[in-house]
Amino acid sequence: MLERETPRQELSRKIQEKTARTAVVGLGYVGLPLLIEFARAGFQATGIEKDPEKVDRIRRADSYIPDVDAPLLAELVASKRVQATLDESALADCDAVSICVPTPLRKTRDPDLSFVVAAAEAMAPHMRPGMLVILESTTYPGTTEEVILPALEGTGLRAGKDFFLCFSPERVDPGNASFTTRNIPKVIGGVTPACTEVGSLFYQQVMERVVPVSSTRVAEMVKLLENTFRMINIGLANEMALMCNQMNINVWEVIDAAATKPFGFMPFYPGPGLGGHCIPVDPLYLSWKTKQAGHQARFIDLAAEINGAMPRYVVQKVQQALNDRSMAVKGSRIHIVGVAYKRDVSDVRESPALDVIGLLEGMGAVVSYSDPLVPRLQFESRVLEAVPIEDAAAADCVVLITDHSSVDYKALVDRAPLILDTRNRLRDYSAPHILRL
Ligand code: SAJ
Repeated sequence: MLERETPRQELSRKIQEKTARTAVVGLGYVGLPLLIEFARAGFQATGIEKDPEKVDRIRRADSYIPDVDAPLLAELVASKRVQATLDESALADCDAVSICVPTPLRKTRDPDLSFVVAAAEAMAPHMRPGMLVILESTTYPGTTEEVILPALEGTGLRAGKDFFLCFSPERVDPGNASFTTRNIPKVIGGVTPACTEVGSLFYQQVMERVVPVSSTRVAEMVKLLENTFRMINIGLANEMALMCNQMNINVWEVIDAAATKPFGFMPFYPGPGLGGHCIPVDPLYLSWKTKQAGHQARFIDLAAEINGAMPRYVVQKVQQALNDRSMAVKGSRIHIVGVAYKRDVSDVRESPALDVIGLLEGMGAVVSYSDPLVPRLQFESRVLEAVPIEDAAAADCVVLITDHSSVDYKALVDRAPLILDTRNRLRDYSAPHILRL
């Protein structure tokens, strides 16, 4: 008599046969591209999403993620290879589930795992032998084992025997055409060696290169090292700007010359502050966790302090520039060019432009902004409307916060009476009315 397959054997066979039914929980800039890759690899792919508008747009093949090709989405939706639903019970029919939900900070700057907990609680009622669950959301080491594992083993099933649980950090770089979900090496670590092997087997069907590591904690820490590395080096670049300013040295020239070193150096650049939902946030997940264990993450805390002080430094430079022209900040018309958190994105989360606007308004300036990708900006209790960049001509001072590629900087230089360039975008221009960090 044929021996009954173990849950691991059954799932491994279904993965290799591509009959495993896959799912992604959370269809944002990480989850939707991942869902598409599951389908492109030949799997049935179901997206579970809380936002009805997102579900509706996917069903209409109206892609809301620029990296997700609408015609491909249309083809996959028409062939029913990709489906989207609000209904979490769809998980009951799925074999391999990747969780791609947000991990923001609370107002207290502590980790907010509410979305991860909600996803684990949604999974639990539908757990059965032969399932694989992979958490992708960036979080502190221990989250998978301390939050997800108990929720799933509460069903009486055992990880590594009945079901398989891994962590695999998302490395999506929105808008990057060279590095995509499919070709970015994928790190993955399981709660047990069997979990790592089953999770790796699944992702090997989808990604070009899978990098297995020995545990979920290692995998969780890998992502935090990657982004903490960036945050701290940006902090160093910002402190270099402060030091060079004091010594009347052009920090941009220093960095560009240092970047000619063909080894052992990687350029980072000063700026108006640290924006986005990754770099300012991820390292604080790590410092919060290590603080619980009694270790003060001094590099992270210091870099956060330096990066966090850059908006105020920008405002000081504006104040100095106006003062040198016998003008006060109070009553001055100040025009901000670019409010998104970085070039060529429309996302304003944690954007330093918000801090700069708040500080300038607090000093009595009349602030306007232009940004081709951000037509309106939720600012405290108000919604600010973007004005045409031509309005910069009427400003007393222009502050270039985010240097989108589509802006005509030559026209800006000709038009504006005074410009503080925080991104060295005007490196090709030299004039008394152009100032730099
Ligand atoms: N920034 C600087 N100076 C720099 C680099 C960035 O001030 O030299 C500022 C940016 O203006 C922005 C913030 O830091 O406000 C973050 O910029 P970022 O280039 O790190 O971009 P993010 O936040 O989109 O980071 C994402 C991360 N991707 C993932 O977490 C999967 C990060 O790991 C990537 O390295 C980064 O994209 C990237 O390289 O584009």
